[in-house]
Amino acid sequence: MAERGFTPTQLAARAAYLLRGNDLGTMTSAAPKLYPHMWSWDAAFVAVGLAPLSVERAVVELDTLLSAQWKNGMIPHIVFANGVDGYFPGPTRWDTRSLAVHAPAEVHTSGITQPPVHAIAVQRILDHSRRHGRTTRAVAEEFLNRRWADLVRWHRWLATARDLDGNGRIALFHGWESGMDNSPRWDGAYANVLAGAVPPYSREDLVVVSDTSQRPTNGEYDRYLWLLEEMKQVRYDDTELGTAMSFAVEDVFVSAVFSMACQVLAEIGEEHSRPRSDVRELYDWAQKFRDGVISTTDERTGAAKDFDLRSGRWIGTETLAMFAPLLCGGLSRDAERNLVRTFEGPKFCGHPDLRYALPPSTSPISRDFRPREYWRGPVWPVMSWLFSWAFARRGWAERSHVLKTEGLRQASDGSFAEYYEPFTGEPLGSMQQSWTAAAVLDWLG
Ligand code: 9WN
Repeated sequence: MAERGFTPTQLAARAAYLLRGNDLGTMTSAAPKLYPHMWSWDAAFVAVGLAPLSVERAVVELDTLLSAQWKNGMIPHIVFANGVDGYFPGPTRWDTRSLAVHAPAEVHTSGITQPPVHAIAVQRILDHSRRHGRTTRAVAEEFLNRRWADLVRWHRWLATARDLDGNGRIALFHGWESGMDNSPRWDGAYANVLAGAVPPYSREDLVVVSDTSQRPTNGEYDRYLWLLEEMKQVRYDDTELGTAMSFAVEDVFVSAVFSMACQVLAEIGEEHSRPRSDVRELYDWAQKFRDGVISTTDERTGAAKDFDLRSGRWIGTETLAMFAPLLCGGLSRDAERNLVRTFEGPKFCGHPDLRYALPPSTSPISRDFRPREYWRGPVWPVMSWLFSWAFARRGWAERSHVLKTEGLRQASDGSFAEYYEPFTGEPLGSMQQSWTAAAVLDWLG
């Protein structure tokens, strides 16, 4: 079908303009109205998009994020912009500065984390810097030297504090930590969260997105907020969260992202003569978490599962999570072929009614599928980007290219939406979402 959208040149210009517009100085807001602060995995993707525009500005983005790193190594999921309101829960509700011993003193942050995609951004920054002269290359390399220890600390925190059972899978204590907040993956685990007396609150998100069907429900929000109260009770203490939290899951997608990120960081470290012991540790984690992911998979289909630590049950869903092994590798050849077929077949990208051949967050044939509801069905451009990046890395150039081509067709409407209705292509959620622009810039770069 012929698209009447923006040309690639126009689209790139608009994406760059959008990131400039969302630039708050030393951080880029995840979206101008709905998310007026810095989010951890958004910041990494934003840095990927900034790198082709300005390596220097991309470095600033990651520097800002890493300056908010907790003393235990955790990168918090939100770094709040100074003096900016308009998002709930804000700094007062998290109250990390007075409660958490590890929280930084100079900046307000949330008290949970998000998927560790940052090594990808570091790699893209280094890649782009090579296309420039000595000065820009020096900026990228100086950044790597200056932040190397912080990046390794971040990975070490995940590999230790969050591998509760030592099985190579990352545990999460809040659905927000997965980045896929209300995915059907977490329905069972949330059903066991009995929200107690949540202090009163009012939802800022519904002021921006007035069609409530595109956002999580009030019942879901009560649980999200209750989990904050549970964390605050134990002052966000890593050693207590494992027992104190009524929500605890092993996230197979985050585990795969982590394995992949360890591999990327190890390769960077090797190339840039970082300490051998760090590099070795990173390769070990890459392997351990790859094994952890593969241990959840079905031998025939290759599909991966999450695990609910509270109920002791596997969580098998027809969502993006089942494709975790395609990111980190490690499946047998047959299982991998079957899983790729599922990804490209009628349950996902090949569903005959899809507007674009891109992976919906939940399979349209799943009974959990809701085409407009956040992580329950819509296509998220940043996820299409992540798979296209990972597929290219795995040597699947053609598959990566298809995602890129389809992703750009979807983006040619110029809305840079947070997510899209899979059948109609209607842009949903926040418009002007930074990471959507970043994905487009990388694809066009
Ligand atoms: C809660 C910023 C973030 C993304 C998440 C996405 C959404 C926040 C919210 O927005 O989550 O962290 O308020 O809904 O689910 O992946 O990082 O873009």
